[in-house]
Amino acid sequence: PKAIQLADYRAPAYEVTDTHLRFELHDGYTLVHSNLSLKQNGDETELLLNGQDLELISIKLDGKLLSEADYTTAEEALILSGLGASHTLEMTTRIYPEKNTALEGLYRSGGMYCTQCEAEGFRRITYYPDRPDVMSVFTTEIIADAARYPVLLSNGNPVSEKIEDGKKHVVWHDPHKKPAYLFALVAGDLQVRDDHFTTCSGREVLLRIFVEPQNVDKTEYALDALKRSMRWDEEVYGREYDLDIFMIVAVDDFNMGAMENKGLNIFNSSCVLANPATATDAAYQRIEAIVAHEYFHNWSGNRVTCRDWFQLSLKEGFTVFRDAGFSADMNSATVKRIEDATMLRTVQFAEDGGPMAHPVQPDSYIEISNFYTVTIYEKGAEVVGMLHKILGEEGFRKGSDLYFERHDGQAVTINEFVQAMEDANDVDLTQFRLWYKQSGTPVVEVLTQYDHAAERLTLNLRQYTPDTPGQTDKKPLWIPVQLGLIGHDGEDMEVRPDQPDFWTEDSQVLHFREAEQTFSFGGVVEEPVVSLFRDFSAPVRIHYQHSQSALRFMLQHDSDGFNRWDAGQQLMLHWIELAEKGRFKFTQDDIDALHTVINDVELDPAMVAYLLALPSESYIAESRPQYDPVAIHKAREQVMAALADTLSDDFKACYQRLNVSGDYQPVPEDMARRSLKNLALSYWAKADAEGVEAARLQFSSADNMTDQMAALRTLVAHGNQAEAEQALAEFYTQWQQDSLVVNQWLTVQCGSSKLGTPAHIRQLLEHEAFDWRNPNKVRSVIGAFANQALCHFHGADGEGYKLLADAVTRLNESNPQIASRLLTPLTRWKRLVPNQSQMMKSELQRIMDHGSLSKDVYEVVSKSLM
Ligand code: BAL
Ligand code: ZN
Repeated sequence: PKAIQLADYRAPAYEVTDTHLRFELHDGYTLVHSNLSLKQNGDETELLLNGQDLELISIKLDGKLLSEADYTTAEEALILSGLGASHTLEMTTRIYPEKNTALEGLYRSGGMYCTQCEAEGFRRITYYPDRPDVMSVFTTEIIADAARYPVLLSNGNPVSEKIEDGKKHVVWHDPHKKPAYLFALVAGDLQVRDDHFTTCSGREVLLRIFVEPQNVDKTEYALDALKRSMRWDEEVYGREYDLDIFMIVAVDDFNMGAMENKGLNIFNSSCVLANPATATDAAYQRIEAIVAHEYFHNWSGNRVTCRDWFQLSLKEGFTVFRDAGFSADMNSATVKRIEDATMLRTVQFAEDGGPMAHPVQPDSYIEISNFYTVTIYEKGAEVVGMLHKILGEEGFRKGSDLYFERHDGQAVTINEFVQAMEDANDVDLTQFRLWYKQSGTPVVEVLTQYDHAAERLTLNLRQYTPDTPGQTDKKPLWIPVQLGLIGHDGEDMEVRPDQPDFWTEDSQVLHFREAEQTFSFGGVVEEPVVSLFRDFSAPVRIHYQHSQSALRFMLQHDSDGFNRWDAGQQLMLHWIELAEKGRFKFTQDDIDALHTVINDVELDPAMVAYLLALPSESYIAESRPQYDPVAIHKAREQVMAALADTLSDDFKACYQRLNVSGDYQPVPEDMARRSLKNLALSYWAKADAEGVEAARLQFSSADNMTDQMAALRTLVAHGNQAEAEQALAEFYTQWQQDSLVVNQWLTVQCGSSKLGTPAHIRQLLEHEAFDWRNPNKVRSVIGAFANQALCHFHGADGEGYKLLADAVTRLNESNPQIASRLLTPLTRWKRLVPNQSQMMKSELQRIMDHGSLSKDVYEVVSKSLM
């Protein structure tokens, strides 16, 4: 397969001013009629229509039927040449949604039809210029059996509806120009829950969530999150909704989390459905964030869209930044920052250090689906976040207002986003743009020196970005370093750099812009503890050796919650390293620091829970150039046991204090309490049989899934095998009718360092609850195994790798996107200790040798083997 290059971008030869579609849904096949109004853009007279797996039945140009001699067909394209200034093109294609297992284009999920068109799914529906810079006004008619498909939906506003001869006909019209990737269609026997929202200018919007009948009682929270998102976007970004109706549909079989189709968001049911009995607090928070994310796309993505897919982060990075701001405002901002930084350090840094490393704006790809990555999304959001730090709240808002105003209705590039920020703030962001073009995680080395006599602190910073595939000799970046100096009383001292041009007082940000820069600070009356990159102000690796006592001090006193947590993580990483070398033992100072944290009742309990949680095995792995997952697992277990034993009375007391009864509410205060309570339970059970007994009791008496699942996880991790098996069996009996809960049941076993062995995974692949066609099931079993049960996935016999390679080979045929995504853990082979590394590489080679690989899998495997 050939790579697509950003450098080859050409504007489309023809616009499609109007798109009329008529779908006839028949058993076994669907007929799609299209009527396109074409208008020439420049001098080119050739029109390329993309099409994949389509049966072309007829094609007419300006009313005249064309024969095969009138057009050419290329691989997945149909080309018309010698065209004039404007034309009408009509086509009929036949497609087979029932056979569509890739879940791109129009497909069946259970008893319903739905679509997924981003990035290039629309070309599986009909021939069309399937590229985001072709924006058109869509009118869509759907015709289907009225009894089986009473609900027929598409984008925009409803126009008409009738039933004739047992067939229902509906017409939808979307007045907003949009690219084909935002098209959506849904047909099914669905139930709806309605609500209303009055926009800031007083317009009434009908809000509707469509679900399968058994899920109506799981829609309340998403509607609530939607209304809060709509209000927040008005207040924080000045963005008002623009149609009379906003719809969400929940679908069981879905490759992504959700999709922002104009006016008709389609959601993976796991990202929208919740009630207290079936969804955990984490699920509620995920739903809140994703509902907001998709809604925010209405402006950052739909009203202003991407010119081409190299600009994907234009909408995704910005929208993730926006949804993070929303979640931070709805919950604890510090906890949200900890979660985002953890994700970045664990998953994105790994991507940046692996064979698929790419810039936030890539230069080339083979399959765009492979680029819906943590780099495009999460690093992209961090880059926007750095702009926010550099420009400040007000400057950033001026920039985003200008961006939306200037480019409303357009398909633009990342450069235009940065340009709007520049123009609104009269600042030169030329150097900052490198963040979009250079891949790899920058490293910042820090040296500090304190001169007591002169009361002066000197800070020497050096930066470099390691080579990544296809990129060497990288230039220095503009790195915002949010900085604090902490005195011995734990209070922040005033920061007064001698280089005021490089300092923003409001945000306490130092602008680090050269390969090496030295900053000095006067009036520093005592040697401070230097708190660097507060609030995770840049996505970099920091090399700075804080002493253990400084880390303990920061853990207890840093006014920046993020760095407080980070100091604790550094301490824990150090303990785990010592454990691996057989030299770990708590000091009294460590114990005192931990005591202070666990008994700090003033602190947000969610924060306490994060401060006391050990870094995950993947986080530890990612902090090292090369790693041995089994050694990491053992060392981490040893530290966990020591922590649990040392503080077991505190954990027990903490659990008992927080284990209060009362109705479950998915509100931040209660979620925070439950998170600490359940962390305490887990440590207590690790230390003491009494804790296991408490978990057992909580498991059987819980009235909400957060507590039930936490207890189950604790029993699986810290109970004996019989206790774990019994709890799992009871849980399955209780919940086997609820597919989303069963997925959690699968994950808790498959991701477990106790139970998640290859043999157990292979058994579960044969279980009645498993289904290869459902991406959520695949992720719950194989994804959880390969990403969480690291000591088994990386077992010495290589069975874990073989299992994953077998799964990828199988899914390569049916669902290439999921196959390719599952592959990620194998691509990390170069970072593993030699024995493991060799076995992983062999499995990649085995996939390669399989032949007939999809573009998705081929791209990842071939790049990984380079
Ligand atoms: N655009 C694909 C799903 C999402 O990022 O919202
Ligand atoms: Zn998105």
